[in-house]
This record gives sequence, structure tokens and C-alpha cells, in this order.
Amino acid sequence: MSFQAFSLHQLGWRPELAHHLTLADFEAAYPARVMAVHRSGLVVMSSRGQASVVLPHHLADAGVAVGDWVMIEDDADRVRGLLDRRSEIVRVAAGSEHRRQSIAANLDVLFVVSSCNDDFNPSRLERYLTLALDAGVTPVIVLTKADIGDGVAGFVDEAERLMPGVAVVALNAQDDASVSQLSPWLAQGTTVAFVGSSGVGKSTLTNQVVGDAWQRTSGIREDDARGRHTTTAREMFPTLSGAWVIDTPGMRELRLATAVPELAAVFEDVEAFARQCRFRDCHHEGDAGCAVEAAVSDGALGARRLANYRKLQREAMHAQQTLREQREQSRQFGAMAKQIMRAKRERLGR
Ligand SMILES: Nc1nc2c(ncn2[C@@H]2O[C@H](COP(=O)(O)OP(=O)(O)O)[C@@H](O)[C@H]2O)c(=O)[nH]1
Ligand SMILES: [Mg+2]
Ligand SMILES: [Zn+2]
Repeated sequence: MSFQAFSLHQLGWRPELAHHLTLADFEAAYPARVMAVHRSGLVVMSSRGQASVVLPHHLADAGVAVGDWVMIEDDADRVRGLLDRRSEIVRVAAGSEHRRQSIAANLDVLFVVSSCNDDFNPSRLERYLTLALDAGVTPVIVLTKADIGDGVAGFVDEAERLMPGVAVVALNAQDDASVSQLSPWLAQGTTVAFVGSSGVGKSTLTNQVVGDAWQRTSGIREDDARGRHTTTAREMFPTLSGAWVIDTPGMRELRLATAVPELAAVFEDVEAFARQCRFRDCHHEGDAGCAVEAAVSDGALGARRLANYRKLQREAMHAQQTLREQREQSRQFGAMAKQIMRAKRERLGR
């Protein structure tokens, strides 16, 4: 059974992706997009249709993510190279060593989902907004359960105040017409993902936008498709409007791996007060002439927001510290490996 192919345009190809490619690359290989990453290899989609391809060892180290663009060798189902990413979502692996792992690439929009009820949590939204900026992806806040929530307008208002310029959409994820409010961000070739805590409606939204898009484009019957789902687990899905949704296990357990500048962009209001502190190096903790604490006491700045900013700063600092240590370790390891190689060459008299 063969799947219908997608054109490069439909797959979200951008001309700049070709910048570093040579004619030789195009003569020996063709571009494809990664639909799923497995231990044994990748599932890719291209103008030739779907294929399972092997990832050579030297490329496996670079880490290939769902959504990546790769060049596939013409005469073998093997990846020849990985193209530069426009954006990427990085996960800090749980555990002590804080390994960074790329889990989704070339996203355009990150739908940050919360609901109009007790789950509504501004601190969590701020965390996800930072994550989106860090990834280089446009965030859109989606507030689900607008049909059953009380005081929807209040939630929308609060969400809008979190970060100026970020769109906020309140909807009923179970209703087609309501979900169509997301269509401005679901144009053909666009790549999106939904993040948010469990139970907020991510799966419901995904099902709404995906519908039977895959079956339609693959031209196969629903029952066949169901069998397919189990045999080739895909993590990137076409939507009814021609956009792509990335839904991979890694997206469900994101931790902050962010850089400090992105945090400052989300908390621009706090930064603006900080610039008015008497001292440049003010810690905003009982320092004389602190404008940030003054703003909290006169109600211009929420105490929760400041506390969350501090918390995220600590996390980011910690993540960066471990990253620096990792780099130093791998630098030392590289130097050692070189030394060993040199000694070996000398021993062999080369
Ligand atoms: N009334 C209503 N129920 C919703 C809405 N969104 C999700 N639900 C329900 O909330 C529950 C959790 O949704 P689900 O999509 O599984 O959340 P996920 O854990 O984020 O994937 C399900 O029973 C959904 O039917 C909504 O906008 N309105
Ligand atoms: Mg779910
Ligand atoms: Zn201060």
C-alpha cells in the first residue's frame, strides 16, 4: 500500500533550507521531513511518499527530531545529512546530568493550552511562553472549556496581560466551529504543537484539527488506516487545513532549558521596574530604593508574577550551569582522545 506523496511546499519547505546544500547534494539525495523517530531509524515523508530510512551513526549523535528536514540518499534508504533547523524544542532530560535532547524541530506555532477553570495557572503559562521564545516559535495561548467555565472573560484578560502581543483564544475544544478560531495559525505547510498539563484538552484539539486528514491524503479506508497507525507510529500528523501537528511523547514532559534573555522578554514589565531601581545590581530583596519591590507593594506588579520570575531564573541559571559543565567535560574528553590518537600514531611510526 503506498501513501500519497506530499509536495515540498505542503511539507513546509522554505527556500532558506537549501542555502547550505550543493548541487552534489541534490544529485545524490532528495529532501524529506521526519515524521517519526524510532530506535531503529526514521519515518520520513517526501514528494516520493513515506519511507523508513536508516540514520548513520555519525548523524545519530547530532540528534534528529520529529519535524527535522533531512536529505535522503537516492539509491539507499539512508540519511545523507541533516538540514539547519528554523526552530527547535529542547528537552532537559530528567535526572542529574541534564542532557539536552531535541524533541521537535521546525515548528512555527506553539499552542500553549490551559482551561477556563481551576487548572488556569498563570505561572505555568509563563513557563510555556518562555519555552516557546527559547525554541524560536510563536506562542498562542489557548483557553479551553470556555463552554463550561465561569468568568471566561476574566481568564482571557489575565492571559492577555501575561505577555503583550501574544494572541489569546478561548474556545470549546469539542466544537468544530469554535476550534476554527485557530485557523489563522493552521495554514498549509505550517507546523504546530500543543503543550499544557494533562486534562486541558490537547488530545481533543489535536483530534479536531487532524480529523481524517491522513486517511484523505493517503487515499485509504479508515479500517486500513487504523492498522497502519499501530504499525508505523507517527508523531507528526497532517491536519485538515494542510498544517502539521507534532505530537510526540517528549512534548508531554517539557522542562525549562531556557536562556535568560528569553525570560526577560516574557517578564518585560518586571525588567522595566528593575531598570528604575537605585542600584544596578539590585537583588530586589530589601535593597534600598528597589523599584521592583515598590511596584509589588503598590499593586503595580503581582507578587506571584515576581516570585515565578525568580523561580524560572533560578531554573534557567541551573540549566545553563550544567550545560557549561557538560561542554567543558566534552572539551576535555575531546582533548584526551586527540592525545591518545597522537600517541598511537607515534607508536605506529606515522
Ligand atoms: N466541555 C469541554 N470539555 C473539554 C474541552 N476540552 C477538553 N474537554 C474534555 O476534557 C477531558 C480531557 O481532555 P483531553 O483532550 O484528553 O486532555 P489532554 O490530557 O490535554 O489531552 C476530555 O474528557 C475532554 O472531552 C472543552 O473545551 N470543553
Ligand atoms: Mg492527551
Ligand atoms: Zn530592585
